[in-house]
Parts: sequence; structure tokens; C-alpha cells
Amino acid sequence: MERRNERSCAPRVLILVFRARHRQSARYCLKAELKVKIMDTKVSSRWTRRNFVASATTTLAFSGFANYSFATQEPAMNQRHSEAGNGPLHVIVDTDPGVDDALALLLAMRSPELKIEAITAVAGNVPLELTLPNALRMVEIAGRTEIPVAAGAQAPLVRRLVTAAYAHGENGLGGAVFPEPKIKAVAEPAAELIRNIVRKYPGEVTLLTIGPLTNVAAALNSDPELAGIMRSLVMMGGSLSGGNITPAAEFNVYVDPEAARIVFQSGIPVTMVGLDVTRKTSLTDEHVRVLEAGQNAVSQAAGKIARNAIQHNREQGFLVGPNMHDSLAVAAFLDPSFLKWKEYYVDVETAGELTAGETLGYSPSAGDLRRRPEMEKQAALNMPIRGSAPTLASTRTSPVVRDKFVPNAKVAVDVDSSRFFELLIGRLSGNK
Ligand SMILES: [Ca+2]
Repeated sequence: MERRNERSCAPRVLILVFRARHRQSARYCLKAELKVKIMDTKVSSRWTRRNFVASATTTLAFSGFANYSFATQEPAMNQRHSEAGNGPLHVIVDTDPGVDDALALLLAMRSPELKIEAITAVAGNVPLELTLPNALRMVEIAGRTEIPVAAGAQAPLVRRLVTAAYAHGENGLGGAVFPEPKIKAVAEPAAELIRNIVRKYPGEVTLLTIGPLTNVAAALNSDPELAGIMRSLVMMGGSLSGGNITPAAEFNVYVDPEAARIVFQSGIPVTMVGLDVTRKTSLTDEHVRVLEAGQNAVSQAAGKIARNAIQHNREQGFLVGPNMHDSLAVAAFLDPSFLKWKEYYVDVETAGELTAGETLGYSPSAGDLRRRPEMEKQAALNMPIRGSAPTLASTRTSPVVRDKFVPNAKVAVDVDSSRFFELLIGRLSGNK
């Protein structure tokens, strides 16, 4: 017991350091945010890398907390989200390519403000035997072979794998064919690589997760201190407005709801970019034409994947192109200012016979009656998190599963999709 206490003190020390550093950096952040607002809508070529980093970090710090201020509750997410800095943004991209994953990976690799420490593959849209080589292909196409790529989980934590080949084609890339990759995955399994990188840069690594959360949950399970030293996690996943693979669940969370629950309950500051916004990001023929006209390997590959994906969608009878779910999550990390955000306590249904993988967003303003603004904060402090009514056979007697509301996630609730596509297509095509 004593030994366990010694081990668990490290993250607390780090959080104290974060708090101290945050106080010093707050003034800088506010200045930078004002600068960003002035420069807002058009990202001109005059923007330096420093400007962009300031934009990404400061907007992350402030844009998500416009609805409520929960400073008195000291959620860990506030401290770590607001930890702005001038250095590179260390990220690990966890992915299951996947049409929209492929474009998201290319976007990340074309974004100089990111220091991609690793790409980790997971089973999801298609099996790992396909997602891993697809990830390697994207690294080769982008000319970023210095980025380690690791093989992750072949199946969810406790469930059989359900794939989405119906949406992504049998090869995961909408049927777009690319040569076998020449490079190989590193020897370390994904969960181990995630753990090692997060420990190498304590407090600095953000996980961009655009597939089922199996690899991340495995890493967290293997190292109980990891959550406390991760900077944040930005996920494509979940929905507060109905699912896509079932009426309740979004695909990534549906595939591995137990893993998603571990992540949401871990204490990592989570940014959730779910169907609420990603279903507003339909790819069009015009986007594809711009990509096909781009005179570089990334644009050509993105155009080929996008063309195939649109064609695949048409053959399936869909009237619009596929949504760029995963690219939106990456873009939201690069520039959160084109989305609207709201804080929630998010939990994941894992027991439902029909609803496993549903994400529920608890918020003081989610009821059917509104309170006066001055009452809202106090109501939030006193709001219990209520689950289903206990059955007669249950030993549980109360529906309350948590006695008070503390937000654990910043959820994207609206998006300016034209600004998103300006960033996505601009970067992939090399026009911006
Ligand atoms: Ca994905």
C-alpha cells in the first residue's frame, strides 16, 4: 500500500507544476488569443509557425469554456488544456485507416505545427491486417518515413470485432489501390509505444484518436499513472445526437465501448469531435477536383482515395459523399476556432443489449427546463449523475452513479464546415 502511494504521487506533483506554469502563461495566452481573433478568418501566408501554434493552443485553452466556468471544481481538464507553450505539439495518431483516416493522416503529416511522435494502428473500419499497411502507405506517400508506425490491437478489449467495410471498401481505402508499403512497422506494440512516448514527454503529448480506443485503453491499463501525465486526448468518436451504426452508437465507440469508457473515466482532458459535427462534413466532387489538380504526391493520393470513396458512396445509393469524420478531429486540434464547444460529463453505455457504445452527455443545461443564469453554476455543483433505475434484483438501491457533476470532456456541438474544408483541402492540395 505504501509503495502504491509513492508511485501515485508523481502525477500530483506534475499537476502542481502545471498550475504554477498556467498562472504565468495566462497573460501570454490572452494576448495571443486577441491576436488570433484579429487575424481570424483568413489564414494568410504571412502566418508563421509561431502564430499558428499560438492559435491552436490558446484557442484550445479558451474556446471550449465559453459556456460555463467550473474553476471552483478544478477539473484536471482545465489545467492541462490551458497549458499553452511555444514548442512543438507532440502528438500520437491512433487510427484504423479507413478512407477518412487516410485523409486525416495526410492532413496531420502536412501540418508543420505537429510533431508526430508515432502513428499507431488499430482494428476498426477493417481488420488490423489492412489498417496497418494502410497507415504505412500514407506515411510513405507523405514522405514522412521517420515517423514510427506500430501495430496495435487486433480486436476490442472484450468484444468480437465489427468492421465497416461496407463504408470504406474491402481494402479500407474505398477501393483505391496503392502499392504494398516498403517500410515496416516498429517492433514495439502500439500500447507500449504510446506509454513510452507519453513518459518521455510528461504533460506534453496529445493523443489524436480516430479509431476505436482499444490501443489507448490498453496503454492506460498497463500503466495507471499514464492518464495523469498525458496532456490531452482529441477523439473522433461518440455522438450526443444519435449514432450511425446503431440508432444509439457512433462506430468507433460502438466497436469498443469498454475502451471508450476507460478513456472518459481516466481523467485525461478529452476533446470529443463526434457525429454531432462530423456529419456536417460531406466531401464533394469540387473538393476532389481540387485535390486531383494538386501537383504533389499527397494531393494526388488524397484525390484518388476521395474519388474512389465518393464513387463507392454513389454505388451504395448515397446522395452525398462520405463525411470526413477523422479529418475534422485533426483539424479541430489544429484550429478549434471553427467549432463551437460545450463541456459535458460524458459516459459510455457498456451494458445495453441494443445501445452499447452510446455516449451520454450530462450537462446542467440538458434538462427540459432552463434556470436563471446565476443559478446555473450552483445547480451544476449539486447535480447528480443519474443512471437507470435499479431493478428489484439489484443490490444497488439508488439511480445516482456519481453524486455531483464534474465535466470530463469538451464536446464539439457545431462546426463551420466551409472553414474546415478550406483547411483540409488547402493543406492536402498544397495550395495553403
Ligand atoms: Ca477512423
